[in-house]
Amino acid sequence: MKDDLSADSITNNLATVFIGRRVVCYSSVDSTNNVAKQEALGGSSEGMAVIAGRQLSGRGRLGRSWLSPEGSISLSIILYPPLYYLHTLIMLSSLALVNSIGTVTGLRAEIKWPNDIMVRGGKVSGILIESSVSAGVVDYAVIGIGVNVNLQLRNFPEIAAFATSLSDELGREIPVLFLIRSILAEMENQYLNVLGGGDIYPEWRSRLLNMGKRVSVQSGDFLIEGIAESVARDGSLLIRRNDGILERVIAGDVKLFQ
Ligand code: BT5
Repeated sequence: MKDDLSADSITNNLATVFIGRRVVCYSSVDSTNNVAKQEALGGSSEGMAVIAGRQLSGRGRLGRSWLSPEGSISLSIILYPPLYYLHTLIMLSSLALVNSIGTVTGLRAEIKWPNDIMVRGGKVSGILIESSVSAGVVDYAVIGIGVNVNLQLRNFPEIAAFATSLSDELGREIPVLFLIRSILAEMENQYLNVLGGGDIYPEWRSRLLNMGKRVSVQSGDFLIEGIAESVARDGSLLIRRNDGILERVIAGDVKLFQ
């Protein structure tokens, strides 16, 4: 992360009421989600954001690792939503990301179910939502967002075949501060919209790029193959198997091959 990225530079005149009003910045941390979880367990306020210049043990779902070198954004936001809204967090975060990437870069980003943000076929961003629920009440939800901003993918052969970065796509440096502030503002817009009864499902569905395509999903020990026919309002993917049966796959349990 560049030196001019400080908590002040992010919060100053930020157009939000609570998301990103309190920010902690680290140059390096194991995982911003870990820090955010500790903050949440300690009662930190809703909307608090943890940002790191790089992560040493950034992670994806199911124990996979997330490469977060300098030039990427690693951001985690603490929310305390009512349980009813928990399933909407992945939808609203995905929309916040595609919108802010569009605003800041002009690139059209799309959502690859369940949690990837893609630009021109390459994975530019991933979302990891970790939450804790006790007796029907959400203790916390941490929205972890990683974005490849100013990275040259050719320096990262382990992901270069399927990933991309905003700077690689545009051939120029992207203003990271602007992008972080835009993500925070978009997250708040989307979240308040949902809490106020707004329906983001149609827009989320329209930005999904898997629909109508052949997919293979590893769910536990089972491999489900078929056509990604639709998504349900709860966020699950509906796959029409070759034998005609419609299978519902819940985000979080799966690895999508295509
Ligand atoms: C994700 O998991 O895509 C969620 C990534 C979330 C990262 C954020 S950064 C802030 C917060 N703190 C954390 O520790 N995590 C969150 P998943 O769908 O499981 O994808 C993981 C896979 O993406 C890996 O197995 C790699 O194949 C690939 N990958 C790893 N690093 C990548 C990168 N920088 N860009 C694109 N793909 C990557």
